[in-house]
This record gives sequence, structure tokens and C-alpha cells, in this order.
Amino acid sequence: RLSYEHILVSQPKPNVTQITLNRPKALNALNSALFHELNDAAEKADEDEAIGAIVLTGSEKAFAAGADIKEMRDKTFQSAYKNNFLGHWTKLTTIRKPIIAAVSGHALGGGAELAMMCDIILAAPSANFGQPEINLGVIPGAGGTQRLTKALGKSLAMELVLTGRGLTAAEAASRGLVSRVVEGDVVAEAVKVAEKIASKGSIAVQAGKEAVNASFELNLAEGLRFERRMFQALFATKDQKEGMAAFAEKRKAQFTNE
Ligand code: CO8
Repeated sequence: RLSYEHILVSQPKPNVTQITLNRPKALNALNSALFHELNDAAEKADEDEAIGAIVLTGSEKAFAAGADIKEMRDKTFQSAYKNNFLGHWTKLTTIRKPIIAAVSGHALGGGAELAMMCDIILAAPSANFGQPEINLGVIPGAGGTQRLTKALGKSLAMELVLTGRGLTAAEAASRGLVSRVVEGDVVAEAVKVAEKIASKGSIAVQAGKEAVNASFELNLAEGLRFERRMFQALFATKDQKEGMAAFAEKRKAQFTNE
């Protein structure tokens, strides 16, 4: 863990892993090496029984100002296509534990797309989100035309993608791109949310994440069927017995993640 070059990994609470993007001089521009480290750290947290949720953040000035333009500029179609350039970016969406993004400052291009790969986004008042790729002669390549459109609707997403203009934190919150704007320490608040999630039964948490994410892939009838099957399956867990017994006995549930 100490060997990462572009990220910092810490454990602000016994059950929370925090990953901090750490290329301050480049406003956390995302390069290939950084993504390999991010994927590795996220996978380790996913496999760690003690960890219940992950916080992903950047600096005060930038969550991430996008893919590293200097790394990209001389790429050819042939090499990008043959080597599946940035194909490993979506690895984060296969992590089973919840990931909470704490966004301050710029979240642009690949930085906005990275935030949108997380499960919950909390924004500082300084946060700004945008897809400025059009100014570089390209379009978003890691979900900006898809996840942003699902979050904001067609008209606003189209405006952002085609003009390159950004969204303020307040606008992002009013349109549901982020869950809320946090005055004060947004990272501390994200850790608090992560800790709260980590205190629940991990099987139910994983099922909740999987079911909400299914709504992006399935039609309503299939999504409802999936949800009901997961709900029914949870009656096989000890956490369901404990959670409902604790309610009836007017005490706090002690989940064992079984
Ligand atoms: N890539 C590389 N370096 C960057 C990037 C970046 N995206 N953003 C900032 N930097 C560097 C600057 O070059 C500068 O370095 P140096 O000091 O060596 O000149 C340093 O960070 C500080 O930046 P600025 O001096 O520009 O800081 P400002 O506060 O003046 O401006 C901005 C901040 C507005 C954020 C500005 O830096 C900017 O416009 N950055 C580029 C934003 C952008 O266009 N992002 C989109 C990139 S394209 C993309 O993300 C495509 C993703 C596709 C994924 C495909 C997956 C398959």
C-alpha cells in the first residue's frame, strides 16, 4: 500500500478505506498508472472483510481535471484501439462495496466520469462538473454521454457535452447529479456516510447497491423482479433475523454480515 505513486490510501475509520487522488501539480489528471493504482486499492478494499465502504476524493482544488491530456495527445486510433486505451477505467464499477465520492473543485472530463462511476457523490460548494472534451476535438469516453444523460436528462446533458460548459455544485444538486452540497469538510462528511453504511449488514448493503444499479440496465418489470428476488433471498441471512428481532425487542441490531 505504501508503494503507490499517484494515490494515497488511508483508513480514517476501522471499517472505511479512503483513496485520495494525489497528483496535485496536474490537478489530479488521470493517467493510466493512476488508474492501475486506483483499481488495485479499490479491489483490496473490496476483498477486506473489515471494510464496509470506500471514500474516493481528490484535493481542495480538484477532484480530477480529466484524463491526462499530455499523455493522450499523441495517441493514434490504431494504438488506442488495439491496446483498448483506458478500457480498465470501468473496473471501478465492478467493486461490490459502496464508493462515496467527495468532490471539491474541478471534476472535469474523465474526472466527472470517475465521480459518476461512484455510488454516491457529495459535493463541496466549490465543486464544478463538466465535460469539456468538445474543446479538445473529442467527446466524453468514459460514460459522460451515458451516465450524465441518465442523471440530468437529455437537454442539460446535451448542452454540457456540446458546449463544454460546467455545472456548479448547486446546479448539480438541484438536478440530482450529486446527492447534496456539504458546507464544511466534505471528506469528513463522506467518511461519516461511509461509516454509517459500513455499520449495516454487508450482504444487504451489497444487494441494495446491486439492485439500484440494476435499474440502469433493466426494464421496469425485470428490475422489479430482480429486486423482489433479492429481497426474498435476504430472508436466508442471519442479519435479517437479527435486524427484525432487534426491532421487536427495541434494541440496536448487531449485524454479523452473515
Ligand atoms: N491533463 C493534463 N494536465 C492537466 C490537466 C489535464 N486534464 N488539467 C490540468 N492539467 C495541468 C496543467 O497543464 C497545469 O500544468 P503545468 O503547471 O505543468 O502547466 C496544471 O495542471 C495546473 O493547471 P492550470 O494551470 O490550467 O490551472 P487553472 O487553475 O488555471 O485551470 C482548469 C484549471 C480549468 C481545470 C484547467 O487546468 C483545464 O481546463 N484543464 C483541462 C480540463 C479538461 O479539458 N479536461 C478534460 C480532459 S479530456 C478527458 O478527460 C477525456 C476522458 C476520456 C476517457 C476515455 C476512456 C476510454
